Amino acid sequence: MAVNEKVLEELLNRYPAKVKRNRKKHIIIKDAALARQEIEANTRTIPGIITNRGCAFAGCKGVVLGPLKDVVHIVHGPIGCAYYTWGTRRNKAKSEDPTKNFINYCVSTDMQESDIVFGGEKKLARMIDEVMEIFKPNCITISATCPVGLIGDDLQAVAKAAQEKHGVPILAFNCEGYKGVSQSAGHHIANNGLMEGIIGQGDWEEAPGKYPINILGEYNIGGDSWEVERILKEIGYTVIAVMTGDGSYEELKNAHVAELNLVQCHRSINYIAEMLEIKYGTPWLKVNFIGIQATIDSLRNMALYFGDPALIQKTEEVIARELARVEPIIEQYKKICQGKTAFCFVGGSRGHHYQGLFAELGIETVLAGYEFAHRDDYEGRAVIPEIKPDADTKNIPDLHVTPDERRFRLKLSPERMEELKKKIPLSDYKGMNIEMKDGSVIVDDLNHFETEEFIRLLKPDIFSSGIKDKYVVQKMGIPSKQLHSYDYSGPYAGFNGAVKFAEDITMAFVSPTWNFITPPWKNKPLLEGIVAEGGCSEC
Ligand code: CFM
Repeated sequence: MAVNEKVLEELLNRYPAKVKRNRKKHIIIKDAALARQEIEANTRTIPGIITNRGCAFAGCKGVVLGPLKDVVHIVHGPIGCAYYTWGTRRNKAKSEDPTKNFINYCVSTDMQESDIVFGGEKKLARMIDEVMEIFKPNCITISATCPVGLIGDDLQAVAKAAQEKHGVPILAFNCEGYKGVSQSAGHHIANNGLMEGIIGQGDWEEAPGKYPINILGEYNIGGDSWEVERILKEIGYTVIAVMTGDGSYEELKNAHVAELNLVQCHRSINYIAEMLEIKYGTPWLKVNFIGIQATIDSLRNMALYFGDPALIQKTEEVIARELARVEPIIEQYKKICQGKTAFCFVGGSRGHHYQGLFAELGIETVLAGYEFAHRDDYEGRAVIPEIKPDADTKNIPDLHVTPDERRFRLKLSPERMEELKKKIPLSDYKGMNIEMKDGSVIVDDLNHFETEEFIRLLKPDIFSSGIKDKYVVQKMGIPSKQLHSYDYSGPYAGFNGAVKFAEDITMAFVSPTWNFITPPWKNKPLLEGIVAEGGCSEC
């Protein structure tokens, strides 16, 4: 059954009127005939609704800072926030120097009741001394969890004093969980801190090789960035820094020498991309290395940016060779996947990125959305001037950077920039909605009630989301592929990743497991009813 406006209305009627009014603005049925379809995003989840979202601390420490491997990341707060975010995100890292890879450690001040009552600053200062003594890292970050903000510990002052004492950068992040409506706020806080405290601190004035680039918004989940780097290095690019997958303080501090910044995940890192353009004159290019065609398009766009015929030729050679290798394999899997449908609901960019890869396997995405993206990730950056800041977004200050007097250099003439902008997504992102088919459903901050309802209505063949909703849906007889953790598989990026993804998805379809499960709607009559408004004094 397709979802039309009437069906959607019936679904929403199950909510109390106020909730219905709210949720209605977060769901659209794609209709290209309409001049515009606005979606509400990046607003508070209604209390009581089971959302998949995380908190600002998760976005700052967990997502953006955490993958920096030669940095010790201190979590200042009670132990729970540190322990339960320890080792769950699959941002892989390897290091030439094993004494400078701290990715596996969980470092926390473990605040106790007395610290909450009398303050935790002294304990934090002692912890920094201890970290320096044991690990001798090149850099330390401190991330605040909720209670720290509530009791008012001055992290910045502790970090400043410790930096003077130890002579290494010590960066403090006021990313208390409540700082925003989701982890998105934490991305912004982390972007600001990295820009202020690390990027540009290195002394390189020139790149050490040809076609120097940074890869932004790539976190090496399941080894994705290793596959992307394999391809890029083979073509001849010099990768200066990856932000932040398998990344390091040592690389990041010299990121200013790149000639182009690639943006994979727009949501989590567009702030740094923009600031690098203002400060150093380096444009950014929206890329997508998920899916074969998207990877090819990204590689061609990069080559066009540099405009060197030798680079363009080498790009085509690598594409041809990789295609010849992977296409026959994909074709085999496609025979099984063809004609199926998918849900694709992930955090802030994968809901978009994986649709092309599904399509290459003959799978149509019938519902997609993001947990915490902003309107520009749905509707494109052209809507940014229209987005009105509210109390929550004002909570995170924009960092105002200015051109670096010594290092700012336009990488392209304004004319060439304009010419290229017509051909490639240079310093622009058109969002997800434009690529979705008419009739498909787009949902922002999908909750568990809506998940079950849309599953019942659309009966997708595969459900791709995360750990929080995976098992409910599998118990309905529908295979699930987590697109956050990849269910401990991967990489899924680039050419090799597409093959791995095709293999895993096919395996999910052919598994006999699903024959042993009877979905609840198969033989149980479902009771239908509506929640009447008003109610008596007891409800
Ligand atoms: Fe960007 Fe990410 Fe994503 Fe994200 Fe995340 Fe993630 Fe994600 Mo989970 S940075 S927005 S905050 S691509 S951890 S690696 S998978 S929700 S869609």
